[in-house]
Amino acid sequence: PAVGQPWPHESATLHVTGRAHYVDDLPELAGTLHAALGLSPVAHGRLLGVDVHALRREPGVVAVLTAADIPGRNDCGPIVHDDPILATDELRYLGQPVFAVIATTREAARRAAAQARRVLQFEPWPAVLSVRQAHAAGDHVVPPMHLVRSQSADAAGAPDTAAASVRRAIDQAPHRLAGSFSLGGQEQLYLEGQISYALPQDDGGLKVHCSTQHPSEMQTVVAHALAIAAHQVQVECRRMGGGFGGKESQSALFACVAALAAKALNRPVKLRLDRDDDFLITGRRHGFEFDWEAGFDDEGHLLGYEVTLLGQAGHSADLSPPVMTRALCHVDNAYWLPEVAMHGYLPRTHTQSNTAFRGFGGPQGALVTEVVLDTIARHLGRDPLAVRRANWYGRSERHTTPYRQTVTDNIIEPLTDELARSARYAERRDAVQVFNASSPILKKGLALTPVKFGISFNVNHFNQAGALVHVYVDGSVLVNHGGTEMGQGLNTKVAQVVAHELGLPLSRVRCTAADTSKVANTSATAASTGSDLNGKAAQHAARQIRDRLATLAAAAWECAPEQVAFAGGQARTPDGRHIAFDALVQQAYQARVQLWSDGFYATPGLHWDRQTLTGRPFFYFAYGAAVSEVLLDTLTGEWKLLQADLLHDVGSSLNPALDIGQIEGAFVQGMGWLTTEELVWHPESGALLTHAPSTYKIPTANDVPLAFTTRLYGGENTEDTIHRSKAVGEPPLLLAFSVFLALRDAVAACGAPGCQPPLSAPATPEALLRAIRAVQPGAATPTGA
Ligand code: MTE
Ligand code: LUZ
Ligand code: MOS
Repeated sequence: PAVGQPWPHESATLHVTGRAHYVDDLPELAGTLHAALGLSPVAHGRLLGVDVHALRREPGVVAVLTAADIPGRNDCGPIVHDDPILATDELRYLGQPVFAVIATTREAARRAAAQARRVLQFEPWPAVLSVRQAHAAGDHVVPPMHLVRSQSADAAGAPDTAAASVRRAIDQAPHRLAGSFSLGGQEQLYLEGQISYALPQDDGGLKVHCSTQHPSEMQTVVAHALAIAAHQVQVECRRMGGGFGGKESQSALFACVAALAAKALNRPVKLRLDRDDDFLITGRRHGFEFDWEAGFDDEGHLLGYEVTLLGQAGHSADLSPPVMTRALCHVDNAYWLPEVAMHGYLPRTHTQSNTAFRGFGGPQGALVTEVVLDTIARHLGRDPLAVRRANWYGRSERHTTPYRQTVTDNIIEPLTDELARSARYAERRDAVQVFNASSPILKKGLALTPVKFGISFNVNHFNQAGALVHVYVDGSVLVNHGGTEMGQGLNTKVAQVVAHELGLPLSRVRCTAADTSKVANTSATAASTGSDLNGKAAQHAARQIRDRLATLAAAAWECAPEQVAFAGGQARTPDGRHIAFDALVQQAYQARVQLWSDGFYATPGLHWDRQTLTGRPFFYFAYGAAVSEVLLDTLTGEWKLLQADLLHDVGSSLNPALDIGQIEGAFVQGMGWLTTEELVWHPESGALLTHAPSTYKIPTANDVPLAFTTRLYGGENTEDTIHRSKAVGEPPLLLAFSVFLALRDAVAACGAPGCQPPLSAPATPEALLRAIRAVQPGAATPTGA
């Protein structure tokens, strides 16, 4: 069967043999020019001018473009239109593109663009680099968001007193704790960097090959920048070498510059970023600062909870508003929060504009609560898993989220119980204790953490998709859909769905490049919804063709069309009449039956009130849990992940091989975020110092633990999704919380019972050493290095 089997990724062989084509592998047309960007050398300042003439004299330079050369709108921001393509009056961060050099070779363009400091006239202004400082100054990219829910106030029918009632719940609780927590951002580090290749067409139109998760948005921003109609811009993306959210909105600037130059010079223009420039120009996952206060009882039930979230937006809004919304909608993670108040702020700093990254704020929002529960457990001297269990959402009560969606598909309790059993959590907890009692230098730590992740775009209208299915006269099938392939296997899953509908082997179905001239007005392939949305749209298209073929066969066989089934490369009836699919297609063609169809899907039942932050933003939830065990060297801060056991819910899997790959990859990527990947900006100049893999350390194959199990949790999606599967792209990133909290557990073993390691993320060896020193009895107070 096409669906439910572990088929290899449609491009697996091409990937591993290096034969897969990315944008830079397309043969270059004769006359192709190359663009490079001149970047702001200061974090903040007034731009006075660009010495364009000096740049034009550089060897190989054909043209220099500045904001003044943009015929349409100088903006590539996705929601709030505050993102200039090229800087105008204000320089907003070190690395901001100010001009583009177009030259005969990429090297010549880059050499000229590197003259930025010499050719830019500017007046430096003081820069704000710290989130707390920007927040104190009241400078935010959008107004704050408040989400307050009080069960007791709701019950009393007095929602206006909710905030006071949350306050009371905290104040009157048997125990109270307050604290702060901070976590760092994360660079997507897609292996293929940002790139666009724009080709002028003979009628004034443009074709743009772009590595992007959102071809339709690229089409829109290019059309606006050039002041031309959308139908004049065709954007194509065969595949990306990874996106991870970094090409959801932020491929736009490069698409615009390549298109602008191609249009101005009537020549093909390619813009491929150097890795260091990619780091300096584009944003990444938002680092967050949290201040929290919790009231709880002896069992650790969270009776009242208030948390303030500061998300580092950077210089502009980009996708920060929906990122913060998703963060607020994941503070609950898997827990019932009867009395809760959350305040989300997006301070503006003179740094890159942060954007989507796998989880889209969800991981940040959920992690603070996991840290709070860990803190409560240590305070009470209870096992953190016991405190987590005390707070689970219920199945038929205690199951309304702070944003008022009812959790109807909750499986967190049986799922974590199964994992705790299979990973022998309780025995290993004892073993860790025994080990630590006799090991003064090396300490072990263990943690089990749960995940509940909401599936759907929290911006309602993005939850739609389209597809085209063509059946050719030889019976082979071509599919095009609104999603993009970034390595996650979306094309494979969509092809499986179509093959299943038509009863064909998977080899008879092929997916082609995402292309705005085929399916219009597509959403970003994001929010993990790619296969949910495009799978359903492709199924809808395939079903229409199947129904027409069934009608034709049924007429010949004098039966009802519903009796004709498609399987094994045949159409057949229960009583044994059958015809090969190819032969039936031939007959249909001769009979002038339409052999291609479009399909459409819009997720049902969603609603969202942006003012009150309430409604049903998610179609369903995906669940998971992980147990991690670490070994920490308390003298060096170095550590090793000894074992990780993951159990993750993908509903009824469309493809278990791809799903397990996504789960393992997300876990390791999340582990990198929380442990080794540290972003450092120079405290005065605002220069990002960690702008290449030499200083920014992502996990490698060697960081994958030797003992690593990943299992799929059985069961169907209770909602009518494509073959009852669940989205898998982002949720398992949160499984990596278990590594961070296992490290916190190991550090706590260095101190007295009940100590609270002041461990922030990423838990680098330096951060671990500071936390160890802070809890070690009689140790000197940690220095603020
Ligand atoms: N997997 C690979 N190999 N490469 C990627 O860039 N992006 C992730 C996830 N898995 C990504 C990936 C992100 S951020 C999302 S939102 C989803 O894939 C998008 O694809 P899907 O909706 O088809 O799952
Ligand atoms: N919402 C969301 C979004 O939940 N995930 C996304 O990736 C996204 N992107 C744009 C706007 N809203
Ligand atoms: Mo994924 S962050 O939604 O592109």
